[in-house]
Amino acid sequence: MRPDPELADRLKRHGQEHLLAWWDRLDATGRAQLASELSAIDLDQLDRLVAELVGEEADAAGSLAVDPERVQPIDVVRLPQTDGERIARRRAAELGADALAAGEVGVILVAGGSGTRLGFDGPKGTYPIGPVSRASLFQIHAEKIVALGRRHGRPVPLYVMTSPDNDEATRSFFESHGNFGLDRVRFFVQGQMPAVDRVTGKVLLAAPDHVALSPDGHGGTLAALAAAGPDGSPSCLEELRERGVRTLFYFQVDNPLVQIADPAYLGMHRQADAEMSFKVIERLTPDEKVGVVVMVDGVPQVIEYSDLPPVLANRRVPEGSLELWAGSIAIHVLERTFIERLVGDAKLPFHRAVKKVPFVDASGATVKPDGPNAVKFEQFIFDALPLAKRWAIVETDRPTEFEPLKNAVGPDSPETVHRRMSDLFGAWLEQAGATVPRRADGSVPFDVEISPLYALDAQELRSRLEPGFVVDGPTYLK
Ligand code: UD2
Repeated sequence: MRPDPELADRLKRHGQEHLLAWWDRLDATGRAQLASELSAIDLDQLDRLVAELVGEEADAAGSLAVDPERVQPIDVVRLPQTDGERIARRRAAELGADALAAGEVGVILVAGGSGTRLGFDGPKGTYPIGPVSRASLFQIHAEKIVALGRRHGRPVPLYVMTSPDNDEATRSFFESHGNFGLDRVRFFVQGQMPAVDRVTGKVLLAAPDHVALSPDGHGGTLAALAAAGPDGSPSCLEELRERGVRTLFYFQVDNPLVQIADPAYLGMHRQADAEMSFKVIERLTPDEKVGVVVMVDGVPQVIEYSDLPPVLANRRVPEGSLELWAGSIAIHVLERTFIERLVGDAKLPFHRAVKKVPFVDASGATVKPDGPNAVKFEQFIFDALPLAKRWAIVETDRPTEFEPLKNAVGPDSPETVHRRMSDLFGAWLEQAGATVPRRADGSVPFDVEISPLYALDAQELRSRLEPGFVVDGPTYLK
């Protein structure tokens, strides 16, 4: 059987006919798979991306195509220092709590990434990160959402974005744990993009019957939310509209400290009548691996750490601290109507990532390259910021909200996450009147963990903990 002539012709017109080189040797299943993967590629778009992002010129181009002089710090709602500021945050929290109680808030968890740096076999969300309980990242996130629903009297719907590679494993993990008690959870799958040869721009085959595909970045969340559900059922966006959800809290799977649907943050987003909001922390070193939120010619924007030229990364105010200090920790609030608008007419740009991608060469052998041989294309959700009419950038406190799991060892590893969680929960216990031992450097010497179902925050813990509680070994309250 010959390949569909229309497809063969289209590939040829775009210089990608090599993708059918092994067609004659494939069985019917292999042919069907390859044909379906090839038909899904938008070749016009790919041509544009290759012209812009692949080849010597793109390799040589500087990371940021903007004059550093035009990049300025952005206004941030700083952590409260005065009573007035504390009262303002409390007012905002009341607004956010009202939105939760009215059922107007939904949660999006992005978990489609491949998590290569962690070297863990399975979706990153299934990693057993609880310092004592070994609860998974998914369990910790889900329990927070269950607790939020109980506190505000309305279940909060959770939408989990997966990728074709981890969708099944993610769903079955949730299913085997009874969805961790969540009333409403829906999984939606993000799109994929082909990887291309970094010199020629030709699409790579991972196998004779399989294109080298990878997730299209968390910017793919927007299109995936708008895509029809199984068998033509309503998209996530349609479902959200039907449920009366107006505001979406968005976060990444790897940070167990995230304060999901933090009412004060939701409230500040609403007070600013914002379309998209960002939580930021103060960058402590010029090379910290977080995107930087800045203004460029009066328009807000995120410059990813890998694109930040040293001259900007290092720029300091006269007092000595970093001038562009607002580091994005990928915790956002987005209005549903903003997402609808973005899906309708705006397109997020693609970024290039130069990676090692195994491929089938002209002889049919699978090559494992020694160095980066391919360009992958990804969209980033934070590129929606310049398209927002209004925004709120809100500072949060790193020790209480940000310790991501990225690596197997060293920084951002299970060890650092366990330590940070134990210190945070130890501090909550102390605030609740417990006796907590400390090392000389102030850290807590035991693993300490509090299930979100026991207490969502220090205040709730205070109302639950019996007097005279002493931490004298590893502790898990659930
Ligand atoms: C991300 C941010 C960085 C900073 C940091 C905080 C980007 C490009 N950079 O860096 O600025 O905020 O996080 O921890 O995002 N994901 C998908 N689909 C994809 C790709 C990623 O769902 O196609 C998810 C992934 O599962 C994870 C999150 O997005 O939850 C972050 O991905 P990452 O680990 O690649 O991002 P990182 O650490 O480079």
